[in-house]
Amino acid sequence: VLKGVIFDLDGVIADTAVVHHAAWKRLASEIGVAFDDSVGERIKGVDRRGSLDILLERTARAYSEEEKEALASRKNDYYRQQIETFGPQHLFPGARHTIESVRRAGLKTALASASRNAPLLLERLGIADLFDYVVDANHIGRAKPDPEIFLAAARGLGLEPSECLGVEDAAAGIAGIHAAGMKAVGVGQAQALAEADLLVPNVAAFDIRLFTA
Ligand code: B16
Ligand code: MG
Repeated sequence: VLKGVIFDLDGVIADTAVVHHAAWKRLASEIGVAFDDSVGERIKGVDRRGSLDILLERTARAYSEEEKEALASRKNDYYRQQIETFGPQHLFPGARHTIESVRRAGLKTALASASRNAPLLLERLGIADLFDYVVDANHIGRAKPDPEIFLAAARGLGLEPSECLGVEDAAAGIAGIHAAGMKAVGVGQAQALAEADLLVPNVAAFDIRLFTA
């Protein structure tokens, strides 16, 4: 029986996937690394350092640890500049309603975000109170597609993984949800999310009654 829903943040609840994308693209262009849509899709949902490693696959130059740290933090500065200006208007249409519907149906809600900026973003969006439990990259060691973050979310809700459903916009996230033993709902374009158990075009189209009826 379904008792909880675990939501991803970037690209599901808020339109930040494009902000991450733009910040990486800017960094890539500054260091002369090609950045196309296939790279953009691969880094989606992947943590900061993992994203940088994917970006640097295309360069012959060897970067030291210190240089990599500096590049990752430069990208984060670009990202933060945008996020600081965010407010509830940056929620995807229907996001608040969808999460509230899940709660009204008597289910628990958790947030599982690979972003260390998730606490700031939740505060800016004004939705921190909609989640029974929040786990972000500040609390976990292994990034998506590892199941750790989703297992931690289920544990935080006091539920078994099999009692939870995960909602994700990235292939790495869908893989992590499945590895955790949960059903996965994909949000967005079908191609990258082929493994999802159910696909919806956006968070507004996610209807909990599809799972509880
Ligand atoms: P940060 P999610 C992920 O968040 C983003 O999808 C991904 O693009 C980003 O690289 C990652 O967070 C790390 O973010 O640099 O802010 O720690 O989709 O898991 O909510
Ligand atoms: Mg995401």
